[in-house]
Amino acid sequence: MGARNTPGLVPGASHDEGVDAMPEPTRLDALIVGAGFAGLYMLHKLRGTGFAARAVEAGSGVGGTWYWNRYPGARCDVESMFYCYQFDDALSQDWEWTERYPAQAEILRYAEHVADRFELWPDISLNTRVASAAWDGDEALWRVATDTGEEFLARSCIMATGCLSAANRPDFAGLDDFAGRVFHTGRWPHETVDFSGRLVGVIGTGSSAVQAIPEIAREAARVTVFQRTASYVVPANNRPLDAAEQADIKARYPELRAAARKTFGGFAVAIAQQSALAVPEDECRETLARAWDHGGIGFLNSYRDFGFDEAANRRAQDFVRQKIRETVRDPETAEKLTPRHVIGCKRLSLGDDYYAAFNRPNVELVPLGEDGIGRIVPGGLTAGGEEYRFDDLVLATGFDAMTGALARIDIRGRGGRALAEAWRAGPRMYLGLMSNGFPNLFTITGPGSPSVLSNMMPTIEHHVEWIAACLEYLRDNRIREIEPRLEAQDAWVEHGNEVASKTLRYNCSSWYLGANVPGKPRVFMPYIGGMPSYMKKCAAVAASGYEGFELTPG
Ligand code: NA7
Repeated sequence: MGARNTPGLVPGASHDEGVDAMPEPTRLDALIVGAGFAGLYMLHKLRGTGFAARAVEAGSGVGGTWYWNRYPGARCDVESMFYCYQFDDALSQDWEWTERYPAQAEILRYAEHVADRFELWPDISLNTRVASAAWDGDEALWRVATDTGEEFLARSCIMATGCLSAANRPDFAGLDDFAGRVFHTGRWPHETVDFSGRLVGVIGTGSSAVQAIPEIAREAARVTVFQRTASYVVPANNRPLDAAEQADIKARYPELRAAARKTFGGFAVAIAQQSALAVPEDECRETLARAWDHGGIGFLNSYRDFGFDEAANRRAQDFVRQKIRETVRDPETAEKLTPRHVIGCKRLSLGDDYYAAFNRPNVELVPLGEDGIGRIVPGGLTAGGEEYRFDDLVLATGFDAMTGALARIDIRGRGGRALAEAWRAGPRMYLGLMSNGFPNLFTITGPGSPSVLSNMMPTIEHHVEWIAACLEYLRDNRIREIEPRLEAQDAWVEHGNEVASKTLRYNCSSWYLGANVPGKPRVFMPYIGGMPSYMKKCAAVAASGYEGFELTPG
């Protein structure tokens, strides 16, 4: 791994040598917030086009999501061969993945390799959290302050802060009184956590818990799982990747990636054109059985209408319910693990041994009643009038998705207006890239873009390339400010809501809608119109000289 720089040692920045003097802010063309996959590529891209850019990263290393989510069993639900950058052929060909789905440690190694390979480290300030960013209209630049005292003056500010990066830590009564160790899956320690012989309580049964519970259960004396909503889990069918398979995919990358770009989510998974209701039930079950055995999120692409038609969706629900009954030996536990909601409404979880983990004598399931968790007590927690005892508590309670990381920075745009205020009723962005009132502030995979509903890697690359081209256009045409027009933004938000309201994802309590965080406005945040039409729209806007944006020369 390459050398990590010390915050403040910015090449070319002017520093006062005096003991008491404050260093001068560093002047940049672009400040990038975050050094996950979005921030790393943004930095590489901007440096390549001659901009002075720097990334600021809160963690002590790069990798973003994959830096923080180190919980046992953490693994991506997109296949390795397609969960990687496409912008550099040599990188695509050189990097070797070891399994069908990449584990957290391997993805992190990949991120570090990218930072080494493209010599990004000197332009990343690690261990540095951006505290505030304020637009200075007179100078037309962003004044950015960090928690280390390092300051920046940047013509553009690019938020590469991630969609699932701000941990959701519910305000459980008594949490501070808990006597044992408390872990959040999204903020897992770097050191190995030893659960052997321990009684462990896990709150949450989303994707993180689905991966962590079987692993923790292998080690712990007992695991008590507190479930608010049962989850649909389909097999990943993870396995080692053999060299021949990998070589074959690499040889066909151009055609496979081009085909993926034509699909709704940019995944290398075909979406069937047939309705689930157009075939007899037996045939539907056989198709789903094949998809189940194959493994992966493509399960819900077996028919075209699982996301739109409740009757079609029920066929997939029933299939998974039957699988739960076949897998879980105790019928009462199977019943409690059985979800009742629309499948795919919340994000589908992947896991090879989640339901089977409940056959272990040391795993206990506690469905929470309407009152949820009562309170945390020193030796465990109370719920539904019962007390449950454990030594360690794992919060697998997810994220303040899509807006959480932005909300934790004091962002002030034109006239000092806070982003928090502008987004009080929910995020408002044009194309998920920029927000009215916040000139020259870009967001990679922001609310209003396909982001979490698509394969994040190509989606990130698409935004990075759009933003880089936009900054070049501004430079070449001597434009000092770009900002979306309110009408264009309103129309895009309205369009996003309209498209979402036609899907079955619109009506359940998912993090897509902010429903997992108390008090968060209920707005469907990602754009669900599909990658092809979204990319077409972004390209048309750029080609027209940034239609829908106000450009101020200077
Ligand atoms: P998720 O999918 O948001 O899951 C969080 C889980 O925690 C879920 O089961 C929640 O129940 C539960 N939860 C959240 N708050 C509470 C409270 N207050 N009380 C009890 N239970 C609670 O997060 P993950 O980290 O698992 O996965 C996030 C994404 O990462 C995932 O979709 C993949 O894209 C990767 P609920 O369902 O809200 O009733």
